[in-house]
Amino acid sequence: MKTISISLAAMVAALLAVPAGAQEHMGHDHGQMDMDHNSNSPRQEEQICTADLRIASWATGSGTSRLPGWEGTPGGECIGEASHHSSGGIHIMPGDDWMLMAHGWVQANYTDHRGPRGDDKFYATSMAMLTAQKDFGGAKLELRSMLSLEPAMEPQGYPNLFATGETAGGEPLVDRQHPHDLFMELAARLDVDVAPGTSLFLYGGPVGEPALGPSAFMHRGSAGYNPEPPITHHWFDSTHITYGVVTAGVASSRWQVEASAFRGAEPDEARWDIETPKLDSWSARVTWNPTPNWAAQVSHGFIKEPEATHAGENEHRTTVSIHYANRRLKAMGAFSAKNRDPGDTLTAWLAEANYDLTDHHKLFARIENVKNDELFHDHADPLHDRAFRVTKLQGGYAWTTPLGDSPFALSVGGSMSAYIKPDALDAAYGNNPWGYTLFTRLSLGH
Ligand SMILES: [Cu+2]
Repeated sequence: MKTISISLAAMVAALLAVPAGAQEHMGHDHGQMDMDHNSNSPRQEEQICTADLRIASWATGSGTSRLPGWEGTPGGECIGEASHHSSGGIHIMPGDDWMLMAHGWVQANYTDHRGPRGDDKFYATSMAMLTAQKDFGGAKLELRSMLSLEPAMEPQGYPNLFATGETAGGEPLVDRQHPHDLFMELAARLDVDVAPGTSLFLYGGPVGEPALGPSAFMHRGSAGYNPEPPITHHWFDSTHITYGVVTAGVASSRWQVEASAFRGAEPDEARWDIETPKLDSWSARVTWNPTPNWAAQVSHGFIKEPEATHAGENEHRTTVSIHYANRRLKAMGAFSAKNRDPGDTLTAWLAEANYDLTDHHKLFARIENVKNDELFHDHADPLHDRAFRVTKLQGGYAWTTPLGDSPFALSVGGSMSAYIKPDALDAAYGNNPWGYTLFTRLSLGH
């Protein structure tokens, strides 16, 4: 509860920081969003969007990733017919073309994963995003920060059967989700127009996300209410917190092509600090946004020694993802191949969706399938280093409501999970491991 109250205090502080006389706008999903929309697109001259023309061709995901225009913060030119906006949060224009935006959430969770390797835990997850944008006419600068108070939880993180990745106490975390670092992003992005509808961009900072994989799970509408991180996190989006990133690219409303240099090592278990940036790894990504409903990306990266406990082991990661979004449905299908060098190639796929029955009632689901050889890290174990293909099936429901006229929303929900696994894992995991998570979330913006 301490974490929650600290995060709440931070949010309230952000609210109080609104300068007197500032031109201010607050809203949630269905508020009056004209100003937000007009100020978020990268190219001012393309932003004359009437009330009937408000769907951007793409939206900003985590790092430089793109989502369908129906999700999150609009990025591209306005096309389409319906009127919708979901970024919400607090948007302030103190003048001089600077636009300040605050979004975030704190979530209290109780999870119980059953079976011999299961565990139960009450814990809090949180994220705050503060962004400042300035338009220079022909160029746009964005300063981005993203913070989490998850380092306040115990270093072993929280139960998540069959999840692996990162360490605590020098030991690899298995059947746990690691806490995220205090600094999830400290980065800047500069877009310079080079032709009508086309810009060159440079993104980077001491903490950022390279051009690799789909947008991280906490930024995808398809995972918007799902309280459990994917067990394929370290196949798709584990590079979302990287100490040292430089990305350069070309962006148009339909296409984005980009390449990154970054530090391969995953964050260490000291989660309050900023680790020494390095540029020893690289990646490249092509993203296509054919319509505001669709986004697709292909990316490949070389990651130098990502895991602290596997020195000398590099990774060649290839991912493909397709995202769909409309007024009610947000969905993603993705595939990843992790080719360890030296070592085997381990593949994973993931399909997830969020469906709004109404503005208040949400259904969500996820199916993951992954071949993992890190479930038994004890060298004496006969199953050590053996790869097992596991499927996780998860379904859930959330109820959400805006809190009066404030930009805050409250959500309550839960999910249940079941697994399909080889018989060889029965002794360790029991015949039928399963689990559930209950949560309540206070969010500023979506
Ligand atoms: Cu993560």
